[in-house]
This record gives sequence, C-alpha cells and structure tokens, in this order.
Amino acid sequence: MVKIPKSHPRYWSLLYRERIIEGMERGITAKAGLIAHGRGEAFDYLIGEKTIPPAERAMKAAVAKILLAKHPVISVNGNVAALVPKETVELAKVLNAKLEINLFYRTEERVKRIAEVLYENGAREVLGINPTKLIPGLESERAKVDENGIWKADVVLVPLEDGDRTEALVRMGKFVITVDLNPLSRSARMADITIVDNIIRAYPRMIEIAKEFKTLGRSELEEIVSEYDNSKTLSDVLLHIRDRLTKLAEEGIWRRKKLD
Ligand code: PTJ
Repeated sequence: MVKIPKSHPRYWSLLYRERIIEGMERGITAKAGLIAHGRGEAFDYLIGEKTIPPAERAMKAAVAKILLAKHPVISVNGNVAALVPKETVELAKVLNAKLEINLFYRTEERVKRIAEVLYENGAREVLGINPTKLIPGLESERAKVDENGIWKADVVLVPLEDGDRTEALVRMGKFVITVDLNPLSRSARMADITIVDNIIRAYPRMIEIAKEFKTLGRSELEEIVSEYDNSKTLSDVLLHIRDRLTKLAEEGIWRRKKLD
C-alpha cells in the first residue's frame, strides 16, 4: 500500500481510497467497486465529509429497529469488506445480527476472500457462502441468499447497495436499511431507513449508539422507530446540501478558505 503522509490535507480520503485499491488487488473488491467508491466520495464532498443530523437520526432509528428484530442480517459486499471489516463484525456482534456475504459481481473466489477477512476480524459465523435460496424477481447474482440469513430475515442492513435488491427485499416484506452517500440513488429511495453518510463514519457511530440503546426497553425503541420518517430524512439531506452550497457560493469558496 502506498504510504500516505499524515500531514496530507486529504489524508483520510486517500487512506480509504488506498484500502479500496488494496481490496481490489487482494480479490475482495470488484473493479466496479472503485467506481462506486468515487461516486461516494463526490457525494461526501457535497455533504461536507461529516455526519449530518438527518444521518444521525437515521442511524438511531436503524439501530433501534435492528435491536427489535427477530432475525436481523447485515449484508457485506466487496467495498464494505475492504473499508470497514472490523467495524462490520463488531456491529453485528453488538446488535446480535448475522453476517451474510452477498455480491453483485459474485465469484466463489471473492466470496472466499471476503469470508477470510471477516473471520480474521473476529466473525464467529459468516453466511452466504453456500446460498440455497433465490430472491424472487431478481436476475443478478445478488438473488442468491442464505436460507438462515437474508432469506428468513425480518430486518436487513444492505450498505453500498444497488437499488435492485433493495426493491426486491422490500417486495418480500422485509424491512430494509441502507447506508448510501447518494440520497438520490434508487436504494436510498427504496429503503425503509436510509443513512446518508460515509460507512467509515456510520458504522463506528452505530456501534456507539447500539451500546447506548441496549439499556432501553422495547417500548422506548419502538417509539424511536415510529417517530422516524425516511422521506423527511432524504428531503433534509437535499436541503442540507443546497444550504451548504449556497453558503459556500455566497462566501466565495475560491478565496482559498477551508471548507466547513
Ligand atoms: O462487491 P459487489 O460485487 O457486490 O459490488 C459492489 C458494488 C459497490 C460495486 C455495487 O453494489 C455497485 O455497483 O454499487 P453502486 O450501484 O455503485 O452503488 C453504491 C452506492 O454506494 C453509490 O450510491 C455510492 O454513492 C455509495 N457509496 C460508495 N461508497 C460509499 C457509499 N456510501 C456510503 N459510504 C461509502 N464509503
């Protein structure tokens, strides 16, 4: 991996970019994952590369919903495994959720590599290695799911997803949560809860929230979920971007100031 100097003003961005490249070289991330990452980076610039209030609200509702679920499953693809393997395993543990590998560009070699990464990071069980069920109405490789995982799940967390499977899972009656920096993507609009944040910030924050919420009773968790409105969240994200861009334009971003 290329050494990124810590003094570089875009250290974090470059570090995660290297992780994705390394993930691809190790057979974890799909080539198209590099493009998906670039798209995410562009939206992260627009929101200001920090967790914004609508994302914080969505994360709280998501954690509450997963804690209330009977069979929660966290789906893992090649980008997620390259960027946040340790956090993915920790989040599943703290939420008592199962982990399932589900790939759009599925090859058995990639599945094996991703499973290795998850086990190296402390996973006790990884599903999706020998899927026996097919999500109805979905023609891509993503239709292949594990009978004890996504197939029987009531709540599924599908980060960095493409819209097809989100829609198919919603059709199957599942409650779908996504993490997607693009508030306009099909998955963002199809999901029941959309966390518009970078997964590198979202998962650590969700782990904190989960630890905090574990002390709450079911009725308190139910209240958090019932007060949540995903349409409002998506609208608030768009308004945040609009207001931020308006402010930057009025202040004159060309004056070499640091962007807030
Ligand atoms: O590993 P595979 O074979 O399952 O393939 C995975 C990819 C990501 C290649 C596949 O799912 C894909 O092509 O996804 P899309 O349609 O490009 O959608 C990915 C979405 O995730 C886009 O809307 C991006 O903006 C968003 N995104 C990318 N990086 C991040 C992100 N959202 C949150 N955090 C990120 N770091």
